[in-house]
Amino acid sequence: MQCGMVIDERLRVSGNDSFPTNRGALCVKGWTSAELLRHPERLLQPLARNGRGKLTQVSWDEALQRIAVRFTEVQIKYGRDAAGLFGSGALTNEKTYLLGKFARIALGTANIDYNGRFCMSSAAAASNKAFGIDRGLPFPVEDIAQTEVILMVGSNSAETMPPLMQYFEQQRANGGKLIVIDPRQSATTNNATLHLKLTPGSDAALANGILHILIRDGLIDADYVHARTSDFERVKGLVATYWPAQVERITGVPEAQLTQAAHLFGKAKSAMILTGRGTEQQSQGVNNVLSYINIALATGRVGSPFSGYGCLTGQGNGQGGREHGQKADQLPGYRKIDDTAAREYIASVWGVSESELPKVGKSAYELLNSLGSEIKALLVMGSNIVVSAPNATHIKARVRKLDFLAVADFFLSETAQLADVVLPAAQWAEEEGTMTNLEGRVLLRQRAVAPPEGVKTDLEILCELGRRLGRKEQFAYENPREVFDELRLATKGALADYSGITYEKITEQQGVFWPCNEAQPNGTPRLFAEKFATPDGRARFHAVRHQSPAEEPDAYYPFYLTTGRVLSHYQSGTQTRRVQKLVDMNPEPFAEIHPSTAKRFGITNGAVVWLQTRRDAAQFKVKVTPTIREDTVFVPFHWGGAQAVNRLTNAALDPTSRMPEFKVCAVRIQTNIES
Ligand SMILES: Nc1nc2c(c(=O)[nH]1)N[C@H]1C(S)=C(S)[C@@H](COP(=O)(O)OP(=O)(O)OC[C@H]3O[C@@H](n4cnc5c(=O)[nH]c(N)nc54)[C@H](O)[C@@H]3O)O[C@H]1N2
Ligand SMILES: Nc1nc2c(c(=O)[nH]1)N[C@H]1C(S)=C(S)[C@@H](COP(=O)(O)OP(=O)(O)OC[C@H]3O[C@@H](n4cnc5c(=O)[nH]c(N)nc54)[C@H](O)[C@@H]3O)O[C@H]1N2
Ligand SMILES: [Mo]
Repeated sequence: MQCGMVIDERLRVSGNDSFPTNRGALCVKGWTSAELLRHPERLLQPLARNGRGKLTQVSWDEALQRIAVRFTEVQIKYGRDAAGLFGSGALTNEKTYLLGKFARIALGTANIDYNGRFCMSSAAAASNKAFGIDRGLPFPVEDIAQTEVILMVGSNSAETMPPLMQYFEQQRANGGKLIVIDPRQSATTNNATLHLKLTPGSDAALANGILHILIRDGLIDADYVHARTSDFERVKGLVATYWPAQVERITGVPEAQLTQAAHLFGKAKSAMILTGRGTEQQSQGVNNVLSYINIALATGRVGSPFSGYGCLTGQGNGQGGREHGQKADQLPGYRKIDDTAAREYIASVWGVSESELPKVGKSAYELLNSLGSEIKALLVMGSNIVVSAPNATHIKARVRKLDFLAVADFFLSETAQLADVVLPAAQWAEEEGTMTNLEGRVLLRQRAVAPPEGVKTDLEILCELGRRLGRKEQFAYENPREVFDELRLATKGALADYSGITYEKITEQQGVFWPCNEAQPNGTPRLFAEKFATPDGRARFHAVRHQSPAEEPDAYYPFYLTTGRVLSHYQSGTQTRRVQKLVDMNPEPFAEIHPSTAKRFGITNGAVVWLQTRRDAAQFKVKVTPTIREDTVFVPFHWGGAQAVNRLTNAALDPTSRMPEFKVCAVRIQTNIES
């Protein structure tokens, strides 16, 4: 989430009542966030390995010089693309923009990608295919309150986006209905009219089954389909074969519930579909999302009032982070790096020739998987890869094979502990910058306090490194605003057009929705009312077949393992595992197991079991709960080392988005481990 917060000079935090997205509400992580600004473990000086391999304090000059020299050496020896960069949806727009520019012209490497690839990349790819553009929500969050029926897929927003729940509560108070599709019962499903507790990995079959019933029962908006879409007939032909009884067998969702969901959705005056990571973080993630978008299109929802399809983007700048060029195939504003006109334009903004710009690089997992082989030096900014990447034991071994690793962070994260140089970065309240929230609304975060002495901002770090690598002119910014002004120019005329946005306008309007340019000087809160961003202006249906996840339970690994989040912790836990109040709420990870499954193994609540997959094994305390399916185990991913569930997860990638399959793999439960 991206909440409006107020922080005073004594570092007391409160919600911003007049801020339109969270309207004063904050979750427990927001309330406690200021503790991290003056935390005793905060990094306050650069660290570098000494002769005995120990991380010790060094000056900024030495740390930066070491990075510049080592990257240069590696590139001379192995070629430009041997340098890698790993960015983050936690970074401001200015930082993501500058990190992309740094990769392409200071290092000249193709290999830059970021943790958003592990986040919403499947939803982004599906939206691009169907609508020609990807903006998480193509409408303001307030619309949620006015919608008659919401179909929420694979999102536990009651725990992951608490400040958003006020809109769902209003929707319910207005008589609206909520259908949730999730293999687990959760704080979110507890408020639902209907909960479809599907088998992990069966979303496309479920969606095709619902569309089958909508067509069979005459609940399609034929005029809309005719006027605004293409390729419906192919989808109609395909879903005709998804008989409800067969869909019940694949998904475990009773036919009566499928019909109920289809009828609720199809008959409502307004209806929207929202997806979260549950359906997206799969090797079929793009197809899963497309199969739900088909439902939204067939019923004429997309672009209609209080209706449509949206992706509930997660990280602080999950939206802006995916727009401005820290992705392997992308230049600022959603421009494509293999588009000649885009290359020429951006090269002119950056003052280089088009031929100097690298080509498409490796996607996040592929980049991490080539550490030590093709990629020899890596700079990580805003991610804790050895905890959050799939198949983490393998990735950690890869990180150890690097010639050189540099990490910029606030704390000595599990990844920073492996680094050759660690740079202490400024935190959110200590620097100015813009973030784009899940609605595509660009927000300005003001600097509230000065960073502690010895700490630099990520922008300062990139500028100093850029200059040391010989790009003095291109990295001569005085402040974040100058970077933003260049970003505005770089995105002019692009899909994510920020050219008309200024810091002043953001403050005046409480945020500006992109695209914002001469034609739309006040921004664009709602997309798709008249046309889509495809060449012919029509939305596209996609005939997607259900395909099994890369791993399905078998005799040796008989259960599904799925992973996700809890309310009290954030992501890889670097920050929240350092706040006592949050640690008290959840001191360690746990494995949710159904009572009848627990009984089969003779395990009770609190017992410790080994979970073993084809990649690795790890021990977890058991939480026996009827909220999980009998065939499924759930573990949250916020802990590192031996407690990291990503040691077990499968890195099977979606062919289009390159999203790993965090949400489904096959697992074995053992009360003691065999050798
Ligand atoms: N407390 C907290 N809040 C957060 C974060 C955090 O770490 N902690 N992270 C932020 C970020 S970056 C993100 S991306 C968001 C993520 O927000 P969510 O998408 O809500 O989070 P998850 O818990 O990863 O997954 C959601 C649900 O997917 C379900 N699921 C698992 N397998 C399947 C499946 O096959 N199909 C379907 N339909 N559902 C399935 C899980 O049971 C889970 O309840 O949260 C943001 N907010
Ligand atoms: N098993 C499993 N794994 C998952 C997921 C899942 O559902 N299941 N979800 C995936 C998703 S959706 C996501 S988004 C990723 C997130 O996982 P990560 O990419 O690891 O993200 P964070 O934990 O937020 O890591 C951010 C790190 O950068 C630091 N940091 C934060 N902000 C800044 C900044 O502005 N500058 C600098 N220099 N450092 C900063 C923090 O202190 C922290 O150490 O995890 C993915 N991994
Ligand atoms: Mo995420």
